[in-house]
Amino acid sequence: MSMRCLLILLIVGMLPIANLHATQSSQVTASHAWIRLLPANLPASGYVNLHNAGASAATLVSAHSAVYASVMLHQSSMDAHGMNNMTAVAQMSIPAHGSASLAPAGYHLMLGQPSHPLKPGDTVDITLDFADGSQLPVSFLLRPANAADPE
Ligand SMILES: [Cu+2]
Repeated sequence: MSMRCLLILLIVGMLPIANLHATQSSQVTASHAWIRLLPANLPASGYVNLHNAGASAATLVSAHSAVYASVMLHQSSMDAHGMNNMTAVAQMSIPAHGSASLAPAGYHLMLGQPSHPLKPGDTVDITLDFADGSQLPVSFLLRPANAADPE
C-alpha cells in the first residue's frame, strides 16, 4: 500500500471521530435575536431562533451576559383561568436537524440588572450555554416595549 493510500484511509477513518467531537454550540446557529425593553426597572425579555444542523439534539441550559447580571431561562404559559404565568426552566432542547425558538408567549431569556442604561437600537451580547459546556455568543438587538415580534 502506498503512503498516499494509507494517508487517505487514516483521514477517512478519523471523520466519524471528528463528528462525535462536534460541540453542541458548533451545530447551532442563532438568528433573529432581539430584546424587548420594558420601562423603569422591569426585566427585559430576550428572544432568538435557534437552528440545529447537527445529527444529535442540542440542549440549552443557561445563558450569561456581561451587561445583564441576571439572565434566566423562562417559559410563559397560560393557566386554566387565562392568566399568563412564567416559570424558570432548567433546559430547552433543539432537536437534531431542527429548530426551536425563544419567542413571545413561549421560552424567553429574562434579563435583569443591566450594568448601564440601555435604549432601543443598542445591541447586547449574550452567550448561550449548552449541556456539553460549549457556548454560543449571540448579539441581540434592543427593541422598544411596544415592538411586535418582527417575524
Ligand atoms: Cu420571564
